[in-house]
Amino acid sequence: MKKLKILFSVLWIITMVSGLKAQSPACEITKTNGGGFTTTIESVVQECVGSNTFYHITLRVSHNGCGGPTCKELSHYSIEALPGTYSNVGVQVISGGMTYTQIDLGPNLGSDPFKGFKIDGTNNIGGGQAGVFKVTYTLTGSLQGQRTSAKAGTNGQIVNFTAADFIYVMNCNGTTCSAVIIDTDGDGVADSEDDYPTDPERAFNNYYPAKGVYGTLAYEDLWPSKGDYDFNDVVIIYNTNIVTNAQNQAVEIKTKYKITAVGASFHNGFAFQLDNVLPSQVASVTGQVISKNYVNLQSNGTENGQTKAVIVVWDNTEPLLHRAGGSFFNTLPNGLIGTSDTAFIHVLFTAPLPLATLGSAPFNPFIIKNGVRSVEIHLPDYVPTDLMDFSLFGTSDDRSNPGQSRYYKSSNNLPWGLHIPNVFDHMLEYTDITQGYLHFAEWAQSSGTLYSDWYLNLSGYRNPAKIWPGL
Ligand SMILES: [Ca+2]
Ligand SMILES: [Ca+2]
Ligand SMILES: [Ca+2]
Repeated sequence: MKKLKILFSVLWIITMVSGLKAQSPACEITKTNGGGFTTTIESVVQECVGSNTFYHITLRVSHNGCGGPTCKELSHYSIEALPGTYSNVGVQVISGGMTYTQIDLGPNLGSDPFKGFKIDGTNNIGGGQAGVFKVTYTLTGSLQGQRTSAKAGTNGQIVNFTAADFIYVMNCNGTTCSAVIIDTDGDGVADSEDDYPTDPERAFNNYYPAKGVYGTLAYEDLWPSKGDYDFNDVVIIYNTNIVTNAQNQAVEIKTKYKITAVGASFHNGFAFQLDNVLPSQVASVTGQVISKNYVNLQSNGTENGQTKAVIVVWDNTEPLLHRAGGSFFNTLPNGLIGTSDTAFIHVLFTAPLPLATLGSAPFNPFIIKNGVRSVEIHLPDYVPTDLMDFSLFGTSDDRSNPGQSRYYKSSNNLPWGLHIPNVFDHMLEYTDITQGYLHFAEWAQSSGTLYSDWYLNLSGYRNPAKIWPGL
């Protein structure tokens, strides 16, 4: 709806200014009548009034000053037009001393081989006399092919402008009342608004958290035990682009994932479920990093044995990492900073999906604990997939209750997964997150109602000595 509003406001603005828009010489079409005369379509301005369409046309006639038998003085200048379609004919001398006796509105033009109107009894242009004049007139209904004759002596000196010539000048100048909205792919979204102007299947990029901005997913991987609660066992940053069509339905998802920390000895997988999408609604998945044998994919790239579409991003973090040294990746204050490859996951749907069906990024993301497929660790209150071992719920520190749709929370509502809409400065190894983020506990225990901005670097919010300094 927002995009439609933009489209309509652009239409309106262009409609308002089109009559004032400067003409560009680059948009003109000039043809040579002969005898030193040329005729130029200088401008074509479309005007829409209710259901009526008018075209205000300016032709510019020039003589180069040549003389002699092949460059005779102009006797009249005539313009072809269908009877009843033209009005408001005017003449304006730009340079030289051209004069005329009358404007003859035709439609019969004597010796000229077409009907239309003419500037009659002309003198002092041609035959060695350089000059320029303009002829303006209005056509009603539609543009048409129009010949013009720069009659000098017995020489007709006729050129032929096609309707396409006039349309070219009009579109080039943008002097239209409606067709200025150029929609190359015909998907109903103007090129100026269309992120894919030559692709009728796609129209808009929709970035999460925003274009060029990464969000973070951080996990504690000892679930169902609380562990050391440093939330750096797997830290992933992501940027998702949901590509939508002209109806703003999702065509595909493109996500970049990078790993910013692995403060753990486990080799964890990472995946996400589209909770309201069936595996059969996915045409293909590309970019997955699969190096182990515990994940079983269908031919379209979704995970086997699932009633909902599950996309495994990687089954092990290790192939993506470029370690700077040591067994911990970016969680010790040792000055070593490793880097991560980017996993670029492309999910293409068989048919466009309503955004309400798809949901929003990062969807339902989870880690797969240490290569054991039946142990998933999700964000709080996000549902596990069909492959989860439900017998683990309610054990150790976990107080999930599937019957009440309560998942991955401790007795005092502490989670095992975090989603933060920017790049998260994660904790030092073995350091409880509440020591670095001083309002985290209030946020988590209030189920997110207090200090929803706990992760920001605001006064009194952090103890930087407890946060990994490297990023
Ligand atoms: Ca388009
Ligand atoms: Ca398009
Ligand atoms: Ca850790």
